[in-house]
Amino acid sequence: MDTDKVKSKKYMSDIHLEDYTQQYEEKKADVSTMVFDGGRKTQSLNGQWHYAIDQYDTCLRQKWFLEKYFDEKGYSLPVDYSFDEWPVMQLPACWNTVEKEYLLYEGSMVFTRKFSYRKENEEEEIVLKIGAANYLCRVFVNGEYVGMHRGGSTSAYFNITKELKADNRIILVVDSTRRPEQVPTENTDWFNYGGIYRDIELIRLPKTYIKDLRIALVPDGTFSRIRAEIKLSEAVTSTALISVEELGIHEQISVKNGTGEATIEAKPQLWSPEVPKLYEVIVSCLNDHVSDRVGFREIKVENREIILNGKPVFLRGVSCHEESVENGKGLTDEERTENIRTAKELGCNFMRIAHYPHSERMAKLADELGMLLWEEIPVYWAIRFEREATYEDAENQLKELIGRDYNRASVIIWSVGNENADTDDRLQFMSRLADCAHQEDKTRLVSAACLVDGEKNVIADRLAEYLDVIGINEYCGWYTPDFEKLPQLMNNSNPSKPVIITEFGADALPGHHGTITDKGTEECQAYVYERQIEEIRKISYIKGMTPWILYDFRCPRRTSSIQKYYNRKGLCSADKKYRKQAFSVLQKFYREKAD
Ligand code: GCB
Repeated sequence: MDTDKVKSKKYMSDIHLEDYTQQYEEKKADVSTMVFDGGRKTQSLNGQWHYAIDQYDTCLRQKWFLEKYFDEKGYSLPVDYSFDEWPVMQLPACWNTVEKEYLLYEGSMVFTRKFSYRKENEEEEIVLKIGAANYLCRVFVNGEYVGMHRGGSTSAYFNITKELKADNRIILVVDSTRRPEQVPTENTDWFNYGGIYRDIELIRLPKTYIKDLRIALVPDGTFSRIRAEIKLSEAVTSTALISVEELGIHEQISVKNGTGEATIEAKPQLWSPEVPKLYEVIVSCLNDHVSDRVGFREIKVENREIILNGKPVFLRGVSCHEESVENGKGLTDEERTENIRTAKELGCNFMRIAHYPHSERMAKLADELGMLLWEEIPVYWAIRFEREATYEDAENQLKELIGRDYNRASVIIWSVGNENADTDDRLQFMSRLADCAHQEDKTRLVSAACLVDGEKNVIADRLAEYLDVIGINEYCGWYTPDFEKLPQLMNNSNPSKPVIITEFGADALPGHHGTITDKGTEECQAYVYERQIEEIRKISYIKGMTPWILYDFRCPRRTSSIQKYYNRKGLCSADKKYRKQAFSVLQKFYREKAD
């Protein structure tokens, strides 16, 4: 066979290759490729990217990234793309909110841009960080496949030092397709935004760098010791220096085989929602320097109490999605700040940021502004609990989240999932996740939003044994119309741990009025809040609540005339401007609780 024939055969076989994704499954960016990025030198790749909708995944099937414009004899070849003439999108963004016609698009989109890179140091390493791309993201630099990341809400880190040149072409193929084996699975109660919706940047690193830095108050009740753990990118022996100037800390940490730890005597002012004190921490090792602003606090459970800095606390919370009508999940810092401020106006000291990791900026702002957080991974409803690869995906998302926010004082609870039926496979899957969270982090509580046993009307979930705090979603007054079920549920139950009512609520179209029995009216929603509060206040084991939800949010499953593709359980409208009647009902209760 002459070479031309071989080539044309190859061309055809590429088109027909049905398991074409196989070759792009390797080189996974996951928790093991993460890099501590606080205080680092970066080059932003945000801005104008060319893009094309690639419904049939032709970029991957036909390897557009090779940019083969000519054959060996110099004849020009037909191609199905023109990267630099494609339209332009300002990234980060969710494509659904960029153009009206893209609102419901789920599938692949190809993004590309050129950028130049100037080496600052012969030995430097360059890591590409993609803040978030939903759900799969495949990266190509200068014609080379660099790797892929799975999971739509955590960051991906790719070392691209070898592929980089002075002038570069980068291609990112993002696939937002919902699939049954993913985390979350196909069916959820929120909108599946696609795109690269958090910052894209290059991180400059020295040859051997600080890969991980974890700092926290030792949770021994004395508030007098800080523990620091560092991990280097290579298994070298060295000495690191940690400084917290304001506390007079300048300590050496001896590093062996690339890891080091130290417990340092200190009396920091404790971080709390009322006094969100943060300290500048600087760590140096070899030629590397990183920094972080860190608060020190202690959270624990004693019997049925949640104890913050030695004192029992009631978590006056609200649930919140990461969304705005204008920007989808690609919130601006102003929008995040507004969310925290609205929760504060409501009287909250706690937010459940559901149902997946929100941006790291959210936890940083909560640290600054003083808001406790519950963070969650999208093990939501009917995940493929029996599938090991699905477990690995979920565990990786959990570890990426914990690694990212370990130093955030605001984060007090890791949630390993939401509303999953109590089957054997699920128990196995989620208890492993809870164990994993405990192992990764001894300074926080682990929970999950569980279902109640509807038949016996009792708080009973086998997962509770593995949790520090039991989260309960109950919709008395809404999905369970009979309110009497609520006092019965509370009285039938005698949990050995503190309980947070992680969800209750009712839909109300903003400005729609009627009687308390007219579903979808503000009066009906406000009544549900009144009755819920009346019962919750009587029960001593309830140590917090995060009603569903702060704002109305987009939801493809919600098609009634009240809903119009929105879940209307918000206390505020989706544009965040209008407060429904239930807002002041909850506000009144929280003001009373705060006194
Ligand atoms: C739930 C889910 C939440 C839904 C909510 C609802 O139990 O956890 O994701 O949006 O109910 O409105 O039905």
